[in-house]
Amino acid sequence: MPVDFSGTWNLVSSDNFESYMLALGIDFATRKIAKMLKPQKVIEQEGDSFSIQTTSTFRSYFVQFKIGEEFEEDNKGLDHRKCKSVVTWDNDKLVCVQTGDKKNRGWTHWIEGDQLYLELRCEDQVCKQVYKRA
Ligand code: VLP
Repeated sequence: MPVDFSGTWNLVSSDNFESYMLALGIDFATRKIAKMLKPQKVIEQEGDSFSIQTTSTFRSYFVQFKIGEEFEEDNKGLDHRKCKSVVTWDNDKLVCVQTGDKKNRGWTHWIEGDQLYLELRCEDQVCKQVYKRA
């Protein structure tokens, strides 16, 4: 059975998010607000098609993609920097490479037990987040 990321997930922990935001060039005031947030992710997975809605009281972000198909990502409401993104499987992990102005930008999602993990990468910074099923 392939892994199914579908569901509603609530943030329970976030490590090094501040440095990740700094690497993305997020300004001080925005970082102070953003680090207090407890975003919720709603993921829909149908075959190789995904949508990920990340919602918070401050900003929200929506992305949809098909595995292996490059798409233009606008990062609206985040750092607003456009990039070319592609998501592939690495065994049961979802790996996104975001090619643009920032080196080494991307993220990885995986599931362990009833927890969703997210590693966010930008330049030399890695943020690790854990989400629990709502
Ligand atoms: C910007 C950096 C906080 C901080 C300011 C706004 C959206 C994988 C992937 C799917 C992400 C999330 C990236 C978060 C970057 C914050 C607003 C927080 C809520 O998720 O699930 O897009 O890349």
